[in-house]
Amino acid sequence: MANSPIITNMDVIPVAGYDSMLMTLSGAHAPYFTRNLVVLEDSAGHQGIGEIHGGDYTCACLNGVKPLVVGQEVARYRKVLQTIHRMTQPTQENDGEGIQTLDLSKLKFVVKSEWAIECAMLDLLGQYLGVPMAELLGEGVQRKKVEVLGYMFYVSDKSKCTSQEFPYLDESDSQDPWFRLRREEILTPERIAQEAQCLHEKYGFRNFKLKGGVLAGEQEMEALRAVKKLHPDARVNIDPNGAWSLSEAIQLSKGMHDVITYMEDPCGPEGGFSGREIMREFKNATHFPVATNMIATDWRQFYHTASQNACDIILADPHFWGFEGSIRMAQLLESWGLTWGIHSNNHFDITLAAFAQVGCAAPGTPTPLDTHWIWQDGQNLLKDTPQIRDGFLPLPEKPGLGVTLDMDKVWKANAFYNRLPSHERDDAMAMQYLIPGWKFDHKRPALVR
Ligand code: GKR
Ligand code: MG
Repeated sequence: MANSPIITNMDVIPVAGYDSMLMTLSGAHAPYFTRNLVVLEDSAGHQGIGEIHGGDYTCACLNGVKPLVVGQEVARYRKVLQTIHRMTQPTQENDGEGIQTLDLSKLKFVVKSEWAIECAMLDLLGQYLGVPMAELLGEGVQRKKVEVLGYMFYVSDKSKCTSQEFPYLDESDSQDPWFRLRREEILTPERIAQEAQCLHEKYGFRNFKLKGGVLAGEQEMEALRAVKKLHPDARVNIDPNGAWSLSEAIQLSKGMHDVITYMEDPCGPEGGFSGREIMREFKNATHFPVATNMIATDWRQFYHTASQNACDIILADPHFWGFEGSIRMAQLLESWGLTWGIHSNNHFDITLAAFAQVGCAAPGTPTPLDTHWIWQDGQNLLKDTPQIRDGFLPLPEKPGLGVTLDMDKVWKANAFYNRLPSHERDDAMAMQYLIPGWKFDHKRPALVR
């Protein structure tokens, strides 16, 4: 294509940011999290950016494919991705289990590094054509803003983690009530209700998801009831990441139909049955709509999920499925009468902008999107971070991804990354300060030992 700009440079920049002591089935978040950025330059003078999960594996995959990207035409980004897929071999380490038991060491195989390249190339193509990325996806722009949810976590007391080298952030002197609260201990139903209220006041959320799998199931139900009591019109969901047995999940669901809108991965594989089979039995028994980011993370898993009618809502994270792939899923789900949404992990604001693009291109009525951004808000790597207002994330107005990197901040986040003892997510590390000798068990809530 004679007129297409050419990629002249590709940088892979690993970065790190701060996190709270967020609790999940897999343990407690460390004081920091890592991500990888892809920064492309083209012959038209544009910069294209993408963000994906952190860790050395993903970083090495990205660095390994640079020769397949640099020198290629922006308009042929699909050919670039196709070449990457043809030339890269699946790693033998990957046993294909995925994350159906939330084994975090397998997340790096579910995440596909090349989707950060897809994002950066779509950013460049959009800038070249003068249209937002959402215009280039699926059937184009469906809406100008997309609803997002308040992703609530239990938070442990950070002072219990006595490691001096990388302490958790303290924001007790912030003027912003949410910034103060997110670094404090939140472990009771009253505190979870306070979290929801604070999030509602700051971001306008009317949808809330509680990360479960932390306390005994009944205590988590009590927290949801407290949120619903405070916000009777809000949609409230819970995601224990498959921590509950089928019978426990059925028991916990009793009397909760007026409180919970949908259940996300309430149970997982057990007794020789797969997570897909067990979730189907849960649906049959409770008639709750069920969402997942664990049992359908690729098309083959999705085939089995759909053929067993095991799920109603697929949280098709573009970092797992690709940007085109996530929208392809949205199209399919819409035509089948099912629901599309997005799953998230800790991320910077480049991913936030990417979620805005994908969310605004998804046909049908997406379920409000997940985003962890509220826990990182303020650690911006962009000059023009999209703002969540009234519970919605707007489509950036500029072409492409619609945002601009602040390189000073990027290099600072890279310097932080380079000082870290490890680049991999390890939720068991901080747990040792809460419960010495703690070990991950995908069937036992993190604080139930
Ligand atoms: O950030 O701890 C977390 C979440 O629990 C994350 O690891 C999950 O992948 O949020 C995710 C989910 O919806 O399962
Ligand atoms: Mg989930």
